[in-house]
Amino acid sequence: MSAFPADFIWGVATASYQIEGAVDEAGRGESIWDRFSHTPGKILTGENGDVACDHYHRYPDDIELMSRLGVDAYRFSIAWPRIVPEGVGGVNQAGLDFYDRLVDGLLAAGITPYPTLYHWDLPQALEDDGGWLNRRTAEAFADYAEVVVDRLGDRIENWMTLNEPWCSSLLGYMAGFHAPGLTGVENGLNAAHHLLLAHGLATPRIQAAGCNAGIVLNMDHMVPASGHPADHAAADLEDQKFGRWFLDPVSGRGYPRDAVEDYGWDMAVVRPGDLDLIAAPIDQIGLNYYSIRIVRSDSVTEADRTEVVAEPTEYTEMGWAVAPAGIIPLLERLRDYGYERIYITESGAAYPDVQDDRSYVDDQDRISYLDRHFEAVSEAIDHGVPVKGYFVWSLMDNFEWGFGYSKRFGLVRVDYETQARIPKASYAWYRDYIRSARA
Ligand code: GCO
Repeated sequence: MSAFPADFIWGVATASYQIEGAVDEAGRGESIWDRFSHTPGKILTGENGDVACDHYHRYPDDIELMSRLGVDAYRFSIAWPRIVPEGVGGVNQAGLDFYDRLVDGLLAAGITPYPTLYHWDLPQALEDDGGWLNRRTAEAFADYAEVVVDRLGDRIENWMTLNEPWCSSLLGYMAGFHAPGLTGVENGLNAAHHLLLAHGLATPRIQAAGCNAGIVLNMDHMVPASGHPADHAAADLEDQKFGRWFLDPVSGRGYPRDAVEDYGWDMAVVRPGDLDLIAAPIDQIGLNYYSIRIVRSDSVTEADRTEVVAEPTEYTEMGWAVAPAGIIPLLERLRDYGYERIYITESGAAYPDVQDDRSYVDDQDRISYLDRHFEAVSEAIDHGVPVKGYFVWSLMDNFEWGFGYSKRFGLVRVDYETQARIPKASYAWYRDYIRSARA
């Protein structure tokens, strides 16, 4: 096995809407994912997160699962509509109480909480007012963040503002695959700007409570399809539109220029001073890594390509190429941008997960996936990248957004009929891996 620093943090990750259920309980308001998943045709399987893994009620069992797994840390997200049901205004103490119990339970089990404040479940009331197309949503987010940190900041050191703003803006407001299901380039980019502004406004408020703040970005490593300069240019443009669209402004570099031009974005929503707010210094950054993308320029014919890159041969159940080494250049980039505390906040895979007659899943494919990704991260650490921890996505099978429950990413199988949790082979493997890594 690969070598890791002695203080490396081993963890697992989940998100509120994907596991909690209890959508109508204890004063929780409606979120855009409730509305979206109940809209016919939006979720492949017609399913929703009403019950999900019923984690809201079963969290003590889930803490016990993590405790037996032996993880150092747990990354979860806080549901904004549980805390501020209407998005602005009245705070729901019962919502705060839930996370209070969760956090105390984790700490009692010796597990460090790493919460994310926004994993896509925007209060529907804010969406009715324009959602992320409305600048006021960014201000509302900073107020909500402060409320949560006021209550939990005495016990939690490390906070993340947003999870994958690429998804919540471009999938939600440009492509329409995610809630709220709007489309249009302008919508997507304006939503992205207000999400980044939300991050920038919340960051100093979290830090004012003596806590660390950061953001979680998803990035694919973009690989030019060949040695042709046009393929290289196309890959660079894709990279600007995906990872760098968020990383660059957060890092004080502004929006990547070629991408702004290619989109034809008028930047009318960007007010003087916004880019400084967005570039608020952060204490840490999270990378969610799943795959690479091979990018070809439309202007090049196959005959003109030399040094053609081989197509990947291995894919997960999501259809994503398995490419562990792709994480290395992304981590090196974060190092080169000056980040000194980097976390892999998500990495993992969906597989067919065939179960035996006792519901046991011998997921050697997932084990091999994780083993190779751990090895790649260890190599990046050898290259001087300050990676501080790794959170496997996910602790347990859960609601995979537009795919409903049809894709399983868990180390633990969830039987959605009975809510039984059945650890897979990968759970035992990860437990042993963590033990040996520490030894
Ligand atoms: C994400 C996600 C998760 C997904 C996972 C697999 O995209 O942030 O945080 O919610 O379930 O990535 O698609």
